[in-house]
Amino acid sequence: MESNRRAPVWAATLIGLVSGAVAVGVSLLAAGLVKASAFPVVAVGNAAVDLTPAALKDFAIRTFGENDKTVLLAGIFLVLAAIAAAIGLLAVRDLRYGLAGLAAFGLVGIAAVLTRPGAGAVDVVPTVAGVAAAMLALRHLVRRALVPVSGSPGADLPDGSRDHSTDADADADADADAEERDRRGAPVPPVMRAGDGLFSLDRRGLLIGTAGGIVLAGVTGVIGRTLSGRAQVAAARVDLRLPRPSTPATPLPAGVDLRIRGLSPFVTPNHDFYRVDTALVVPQVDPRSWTLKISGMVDRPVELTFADLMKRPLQEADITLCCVSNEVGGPYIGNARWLGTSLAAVLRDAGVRKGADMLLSTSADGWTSGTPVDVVLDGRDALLAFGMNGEALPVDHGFPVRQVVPGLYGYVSATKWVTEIKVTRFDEDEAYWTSRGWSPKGPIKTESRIDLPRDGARLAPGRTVIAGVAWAQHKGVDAVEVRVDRGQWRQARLAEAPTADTWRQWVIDDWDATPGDHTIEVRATDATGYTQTADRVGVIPDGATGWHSVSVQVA
Ligand SMILES: Nc1nc2c(c(=O)[nH]1)N[C@H]1C(S)=C(S)[C@@H](COP(=O)(O)O)O[C@H]1N2
Ligand SMILES: [Mo]
Repeated sequence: MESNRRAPVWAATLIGLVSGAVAVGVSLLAAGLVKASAFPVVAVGNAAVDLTPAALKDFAIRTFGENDKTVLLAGIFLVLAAIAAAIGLLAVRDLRYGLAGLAAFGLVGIAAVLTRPGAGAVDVVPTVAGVAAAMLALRHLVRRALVPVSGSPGADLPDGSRDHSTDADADADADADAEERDRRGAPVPPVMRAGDGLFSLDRRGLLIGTAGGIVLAGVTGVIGRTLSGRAQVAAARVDLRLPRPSTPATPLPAGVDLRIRGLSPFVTPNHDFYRVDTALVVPQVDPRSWTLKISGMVDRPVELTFADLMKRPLQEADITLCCVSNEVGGPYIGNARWLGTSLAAVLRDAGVRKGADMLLSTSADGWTSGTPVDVVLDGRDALLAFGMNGEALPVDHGFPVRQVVPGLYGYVSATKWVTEIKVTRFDEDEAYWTSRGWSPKGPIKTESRIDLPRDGARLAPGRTVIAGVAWAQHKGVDAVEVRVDRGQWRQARLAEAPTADTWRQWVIDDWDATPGDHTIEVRATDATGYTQTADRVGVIPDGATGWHSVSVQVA
């Protein structure tokens, strides 16, 4: 008998991983059943996002772009898997260590859940249920896998529970199993040492237990996801019929879109529209239960339902949305036709009190944004929007209702899944990104981008198209200039734009590309007469500046 062996690492790891999977499945089921807002894995992830230093977050956004959340979730699951494996290794030494590890892990989960904005006691249920299920699974798997060798001195399960009367039955069962195996003359697998006694690894028992655990995790997980409302919200979105606006968008002039291949189209299709938010898992908000609370410094606080919103005068507007994290030449900008109702009118109905200068809007998942009141009330098309490019707002883009304010970066204006607007003051309240080093106010800076040719392109000599987009929302783009190899600036031809709130395409279609390496630069001038500065500054704290340039090789 090899009496010094422990349970093989693979078996211990498997036990830990299966217990972890059961925890995830059961907590998903519990979250679906009690309608808890926070599934623990996501809560831990969100807490991690919020605790991450801004610089690291910016690095993640720069490095992984819109995949940053996928990378983060994958990272969280890897860490969880490692912890689960460690718990498995502990548990085969002594079940009590494993259970203690799970309990500690549960406490971290509870802390993460309770520190989420708006968390209540019910949000703890998934974590508690998940950890409890994992404890049962762990105990069951250890007992299935590690069978005491009868007659060995102090033979017992590795939880040292020989003296615990509650475990006596299970121990007796396990002993009986082992005896039965002995009677059948089944070969006793290698024996390992755990606690005081000798144990043999029951592979078959372990594999059956594993299969059972995986099925349990899968079934509970799937039911939980179904209950969590994803399907209902998707159905509600599909059912939503967009009414005709009483104020349609300014008609698009002929020639808003130069229709050049490789140039950003004037209207960004919804599926191509950039997405930036802090939501690891997109909030599922049912329009039938959605309300928007207008509170704070108002004469008549109100709570609007989705039906209330639809009964208001509706308007459509083409507005180019842009992220403050968009580097010079970056992709976080898109133009869409938004359908909604006037945010200013809703505020006027509530009666904004004197002295209020900020709208602190909150989303269903607790993210906040601070928008200047005067900007929203100055007559521009600030919207509570529920339609985007002729369809209901996609869930990723804020279904059922989001804010859109022309001329302001998204982080200070474009709250998705918006549920509350508190009328307040900048010196009394602070929004999510402002407390993380970004400017409290975020007017969009005049910028331009070269879409064609692409940076690093290899081109044939001869006549070549240079084209791109320029934007100065709510001011309007008046001119775009291009220069090659620091030569003379040349005026680009501008496409039309319906209003000052959208970007404008531009083109130079007769550049004579000569063999060699070339650098192409662009700069825009807005309707106030301001020409983009050449000074390159980064995105923090209030948006990047500088000229976009691309390098090409002509041969
Ligand atoms: N609820 C919520 N709304 C949000 C954000 C967020 O993190 N959470 N990010 C904002 C930022 S920074 C931008 S740039 C825009 C992006 O909108 P989009 O994802 O629809 O393009 O949404 C804004 N609205
Ligand atoms: Mo943003």
